[in-house]
Amino acid sequence: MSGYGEEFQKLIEAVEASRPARVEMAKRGEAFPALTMTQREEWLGKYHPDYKDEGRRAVKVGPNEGQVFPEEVSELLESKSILSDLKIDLSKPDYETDLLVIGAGGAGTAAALAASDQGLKVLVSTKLRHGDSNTVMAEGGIQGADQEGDSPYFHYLDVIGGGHFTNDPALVGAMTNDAPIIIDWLERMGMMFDKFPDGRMKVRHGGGTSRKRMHSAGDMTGAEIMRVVRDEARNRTDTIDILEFSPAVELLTDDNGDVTGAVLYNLETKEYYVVRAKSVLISSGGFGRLHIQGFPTTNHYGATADGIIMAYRAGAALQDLDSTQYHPTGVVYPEQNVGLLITEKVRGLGAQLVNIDGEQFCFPLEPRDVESACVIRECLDIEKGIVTPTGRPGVWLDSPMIDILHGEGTVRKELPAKYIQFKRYGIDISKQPMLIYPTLHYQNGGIKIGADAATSVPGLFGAGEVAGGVHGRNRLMGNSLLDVLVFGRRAGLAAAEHAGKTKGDGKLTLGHVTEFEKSLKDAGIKKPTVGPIILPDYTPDHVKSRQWC
Ligand code: MEZ
Repeated sequence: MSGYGEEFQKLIEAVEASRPARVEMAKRGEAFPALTMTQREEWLGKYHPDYKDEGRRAVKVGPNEGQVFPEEVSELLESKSILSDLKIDLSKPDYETDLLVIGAGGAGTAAALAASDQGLKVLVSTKLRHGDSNTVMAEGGIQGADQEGDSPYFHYLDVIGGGHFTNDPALVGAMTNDAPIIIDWLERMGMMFDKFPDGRMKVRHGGGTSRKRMHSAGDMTGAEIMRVVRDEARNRTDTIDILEFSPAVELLTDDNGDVTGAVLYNLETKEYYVVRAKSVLISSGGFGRLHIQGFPTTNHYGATADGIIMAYRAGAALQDLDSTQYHPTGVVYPEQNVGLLITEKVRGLGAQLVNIDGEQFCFPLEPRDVESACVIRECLDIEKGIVTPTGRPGVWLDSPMIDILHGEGTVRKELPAKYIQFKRYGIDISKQPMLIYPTLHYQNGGIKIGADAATSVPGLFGAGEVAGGVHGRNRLMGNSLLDVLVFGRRAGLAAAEHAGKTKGDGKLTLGHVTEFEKSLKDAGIKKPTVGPIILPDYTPDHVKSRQWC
């Protein structure tokens, strides 16, 4: 029994009818033509959610005052502290450490390892469990120019081109040059990369790559990376302590405004803890759970922009935070999976996007923003999308092409997680296409950092999705897993250097919060929301307003 009802089965016939000709074309090495640069610009402007005026406004306070961000982000940047109405005794810290890492996904864990290598005492605080993050959920791969015929030079050009030349060149240079070292580091820690029987790495194209350099571990690359870095960190009990279910809610500064610690909130006991640290790293991820422009998201539950809010109050400048990545292929059916990621690896393996008439309408591996614009255009403008029973638009991702092109069993071998995810609802993706539409996947911008992951505030470092500049206004697939490890490690090293030069015995204060909240009043913001929000609230209004006895 198929999970697609009769109506969808009928529509799938059009996909099946056009498939043999499309497969033949693919076997001849012929592809649907990519858009010209002029078309790209035009379609992005017309269809990509980032280019809409609605749902965006200028922020009224702080280092980026006057810059336009998504409404949800601006509101949180103008929020008041959770601690505003509380009395917290800062004179007797509960923890003292060399480096406090806020957020324990890929970046935070890599930083903890690098700092521990330098002999630092590291305290890692994380909102949920160690590893609950976008890193662990990443599917398709990690880029690294370590194969013959490739080099960091080509990787650099791809990243800059994918980012529409808006990236910070120093950050791109750092990331692409470190990439082969990172792949080697992961292998030495025991990561099980996909390989050919003779031991060579299997590498593939992602959208916007000029060389095959996507390394993978099935469609669970992030989980495999997190497995090895987390194991390594948890084995270092002499130098790395981990506090789970303990998100940071505010940074602490000394009289000079340097960051010197943070206040943590224990979600279980509801107690606050004061941490004094010589260096502080924010690696708490992005803003996917703010559902910018009303989109569903691929992101983990804790992706609520906390790190950005705290860093902004402490004076850290932001960059490109108005730029959001919508992954072209999010699930729209079945309803239980809405918003979940369907890895770009599916298209890397040859699956094509087709409309209700079974026609291919775009080159499958355009950079993500362009590919998303193509899907939105096809559904909303050309009106050749399919509509789900709950009214969601979508197009087909013709995954059965993969087994036809590469041999029976390839889908199950290369995409085991996706296969199971759909099989649970009666859909066999090696035989039936998937229904997709763009989903909010990544925060392109963030806290401004240098190549050593230092922010504009002394003592404060930023790494991973929380930081901006590396990818400019559009990230290419597989560069996020790379970014978290490159800048996580760089942050760990730079934080160690900073900690070595700092006594770290200054008075702990919330002076920057007092000042920031004064600026809210001065800007006429009378009833600021409270931030960070820590967890998203999905309680429907009719439930919230219900009286419980
Ligand atoms: O880098 C990513 O976002 C990624 C690997 C996603 C995917 O499509 O699998």
